[in-house]
Amino acid sequence: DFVINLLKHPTFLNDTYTTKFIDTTDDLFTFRKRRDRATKILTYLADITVNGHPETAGRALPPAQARPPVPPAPLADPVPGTRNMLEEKGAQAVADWLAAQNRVLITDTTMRDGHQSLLATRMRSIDMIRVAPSYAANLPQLFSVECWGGATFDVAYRFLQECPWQRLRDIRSHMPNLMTQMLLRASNGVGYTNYPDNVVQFFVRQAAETGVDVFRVFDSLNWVENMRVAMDAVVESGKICEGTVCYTGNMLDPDRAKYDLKYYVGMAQDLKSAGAHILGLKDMAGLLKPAAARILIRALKEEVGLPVHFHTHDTSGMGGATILAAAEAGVDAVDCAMDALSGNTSQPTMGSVVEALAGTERDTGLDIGAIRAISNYWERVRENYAAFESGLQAPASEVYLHEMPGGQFTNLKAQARSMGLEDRWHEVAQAYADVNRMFGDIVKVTPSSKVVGDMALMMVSQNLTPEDVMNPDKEMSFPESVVDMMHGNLGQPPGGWPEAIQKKVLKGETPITDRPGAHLAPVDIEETRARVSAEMEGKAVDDEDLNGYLMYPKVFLDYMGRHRIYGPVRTLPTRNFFYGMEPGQEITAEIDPGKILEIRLQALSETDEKGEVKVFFELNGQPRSIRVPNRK
Ligand code: BTN
Ligand code: 3PY
Ligand code: ZN
Repeated sequence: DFVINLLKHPTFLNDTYTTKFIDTTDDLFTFRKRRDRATKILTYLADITVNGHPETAGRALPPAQARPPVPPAPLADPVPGTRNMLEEKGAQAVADWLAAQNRVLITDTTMRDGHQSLLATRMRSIDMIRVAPSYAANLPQLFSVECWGGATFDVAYRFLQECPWQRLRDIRSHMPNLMTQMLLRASNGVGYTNYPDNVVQFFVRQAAETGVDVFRVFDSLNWVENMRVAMDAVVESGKICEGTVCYTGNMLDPDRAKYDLKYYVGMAQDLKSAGAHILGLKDMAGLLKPAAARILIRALKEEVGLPVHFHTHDTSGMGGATILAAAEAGVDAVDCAMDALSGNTSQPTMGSVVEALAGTERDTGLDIGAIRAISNYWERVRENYAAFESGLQAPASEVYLHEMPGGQFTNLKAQARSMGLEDRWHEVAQAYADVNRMFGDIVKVTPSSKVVGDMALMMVSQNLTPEDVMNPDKEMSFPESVVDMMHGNLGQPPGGWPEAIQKKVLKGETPITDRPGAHLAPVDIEETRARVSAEMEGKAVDDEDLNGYLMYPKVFLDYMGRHRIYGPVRTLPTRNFFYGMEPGQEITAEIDPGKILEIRLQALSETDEKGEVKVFFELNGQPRSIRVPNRK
């Protein structure tokens, strides 16, 4: 290719070149550079076509007749939305406006919690970015679009071979009038462990810069002390700080008085003092019942004085009813998922909530036709993720027993399956409830929910009863995550840890009772940058990459290693990313704005004596072949 570029170059053809020509003429190399990335993508496609994708092996296939998803056309030019208000007037002005207006405003969670809770977080960026302009044009009345954070960050690197920062940047630019929203686990960032304060601060600053407008900040034990570093960083960035109370238990049950109305109002007041612009009420398991919602939301509105943003899951089938009760009680904003990715462990159904409130005092102002059209797009998108469906057939009141978060439910079920405990799922559910009681009745949400899940799986797989676990004379080794939590490394639950179980778990070690972050030395950011750069053969490490590394060192480096081999595979259509190509099929991949690869798979050879298959492509009309090992 270099030779072709050289021979065709005008300077070369004019005979005006000097001996410096090759060194000083960069565009001689552009074709070669482009071809390198194309070769990487072809290598990936060849490999997946021959060997399949490890993540979809043995799982359900998309329907054979599935048609590609087509995003709805814009109905008009985008009109200004909440993002414009944030840019022009600032975070406090948006919060004041939210409290003063009468509609129930809606956050669309499809691009974060929706697929996290239904499809094991496996939705790829391309499926989101392509529909973002339809949101901007057709649903400009949305409060926000939750599209980042929670489990999506590490899953992007780990399983989808894509950069979460690029996803954020692209969604942001394709949806310029709507606020983006993320879920931030306070001092646990978007990870499962407490990070040093300066890592949390660095992460928040970068997220704000790359494109997050609303930060929903929660702590997995509802410990406000452990939320301040993250909340302060959000406020300082000029973005919206949604300080969040996690709802657990049953507020109206006098036998579970730990989490009563007074508890929630008190925590909400603390969050207001800590600088929250908006109060988040996060019902991660879908436990808040309509009658309790009426009381709780009215009290929060009257006694705290912040606008309230309610999040729930429809695991019980009762989520829509709770949203309507919340609307009656004066909630300001609620979370829904687009119909096609709603219900069960996901959020309640947006179209149905919009219909239920239409023509009432709390009309959402959203165009139901636009919602249906976008939902039809998601319906097609979902077909390509058949391998990640959980098989959950119906809502279930069992959630009031186990209290698992919607985002954890299907994950834990898959974990149980991989341990051979699939047919003992209801025992796992009971064990999860038992562990919660033994741990003192705690908030269960990432990462505390993972700890409870680890312990529940251990009990079922080793046939341990709660009596066995509590018996001080029965020796046992606890999961590492349990030891870590009892040590105080995720912070303190209200009232502290129950002494007996803590003593047994810690085997004589002394726990901490102050902030875990106070025990972690700040990370030397520039020293880390230099070290990561050295690990990547001197490649420049920008702040986004560095933040990826600081959250998940190994996951990030593994991603970068694969990126070097496979290139920008995020640009492939989802069907081909997971299943490769059929002979005769033609696809396109836009690897840079306007730079489109046309890829046609011609044929596959037999496996040769070296165990390799030769895969014949046409790339932008030119024949190309790639050899890959047949690992099947
Ligand atoms: C993953 O590791 O699951 C996501 C990245 C894709 C890895 C590629 S897929 C083709 C090849 N075969 C494997 O088993 N891994 C790589
Ligand atoms: C997450 O932290 O990922 C959650 O979804 C918690 O609900
Ligand atoms: Zn949720």
